[in-house]
Amino acid sequence: MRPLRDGLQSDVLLRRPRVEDGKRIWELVRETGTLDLNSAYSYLMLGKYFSNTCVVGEINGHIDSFLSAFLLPDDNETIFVWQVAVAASQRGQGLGTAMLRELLARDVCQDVRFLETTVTPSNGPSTRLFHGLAKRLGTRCEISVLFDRHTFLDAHEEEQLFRIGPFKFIASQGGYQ
Ligand code: 9YT
Repeated sequence: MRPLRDGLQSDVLLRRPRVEDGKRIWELVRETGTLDLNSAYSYLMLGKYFSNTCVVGEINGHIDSFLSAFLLPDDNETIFVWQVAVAASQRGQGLGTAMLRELLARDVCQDVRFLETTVTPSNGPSTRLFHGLAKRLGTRCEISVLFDRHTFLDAHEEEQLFRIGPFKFIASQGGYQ
């Protein structure tokens, strides 16, 4: 397999999720063991109504990575990345970065200047992914607490808000400037 940008294998297809992908996405999120597993219905909804801002990575017809995101309802300059899941067997080849890049390069993100996400302190891969993105974009990553642990009914780590920006992502110029 030929390595692409960021070490990604050339046979990974990055595309918008469809409703029929919901089952596999639910399973993939469950397999991570670190993400909050949402209802099966929520993953169907993402495929049905939010596919323009979500990404799946498929290898030989099998979905091994998933990213969900949405534009903030009153602010099309800010994209909120909800979940990033990469199957254990596919980690370390830059799939997270590739999915972020695929998302930011879409027309729907043409006005985006800030990316927000939340990460729990124990989620090392996501922490590294978003610090790496800020570095590639040559911009700041501000961290604060969005949901402290008392916000949750059950035991749950705090969710730290990463706010990355400002930036302008121009795919035709390699994406990062
Ligand atoms: C970037 C990312 O995957 N954040 C996870 C947020 C939250 N803990 C969830 O939905 O799993």
